[in-house]
Amino acid sequence: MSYPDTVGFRNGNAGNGTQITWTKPGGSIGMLIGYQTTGLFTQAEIDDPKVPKYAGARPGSMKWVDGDGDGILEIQDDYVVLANPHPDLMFGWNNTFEYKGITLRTIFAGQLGGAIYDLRKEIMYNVDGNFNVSRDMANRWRPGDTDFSADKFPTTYLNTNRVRFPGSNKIIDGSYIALKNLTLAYDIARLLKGRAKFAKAIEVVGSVRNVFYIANYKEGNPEVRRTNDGSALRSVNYGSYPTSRTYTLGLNFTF
Ligand SMILES: [Ca+2]
Repeated sequence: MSYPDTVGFRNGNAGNGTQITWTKPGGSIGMLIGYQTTGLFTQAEIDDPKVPKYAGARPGSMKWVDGDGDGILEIQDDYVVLANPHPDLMFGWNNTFEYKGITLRTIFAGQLGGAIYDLRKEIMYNVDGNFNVSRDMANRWRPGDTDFSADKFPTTYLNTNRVRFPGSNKIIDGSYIALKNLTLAYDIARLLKGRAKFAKAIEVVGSVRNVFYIANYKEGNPEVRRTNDGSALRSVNYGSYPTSRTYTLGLNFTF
């Protein structure tokens, strides 16, 4: 399962000469790969020669699964298949409610499963340069902290060479449900009581697109797709422009 395996092909340049996805015979297209983070090193683990690590590791440094089992943590050699970007289920649900000339239409859509790779974090979680970073960095590990979990951001020391590569700390479940469209219409011809003989119905229509999303993924639209890289590289967010909410008001005549 580890990176030196040359079966299949990899796709999606992560900017560091490594790829984000791996397509192999017998598996799904474009499986997300990278190192599997297991938290941060404690002092006891640094002192224990049996714990796999890399040169320069210190308490608070990121650790991951020794994917090739050679006793040394190395970025590419330890890559494993991390997640499937393809959803288990995609669904839609349309409804039309009508009552005394009032029409309410809803279009829900969503998916269950399907991982998102947040490629932006390779840049926004890199604190070794002179550029803007995520506000998560304010809660990074510092000497004295007792949280060594995988949710804690590591110490900045020697951070760049680890953060700027594909890893499980940038993968989020892509399940979501969205109200894609909400339309409310009213037939004002009813109020005119037959005086508007030129039209059978005059609907005043107001609608909102992309009303809300309920999703685990908070950093953007959960429908993200990195384009122009083909189907072997889907569900990758590299700073996609957010979906806009659109309000529409109109008149709909039926003659
Ligand atoms: Ca290794």
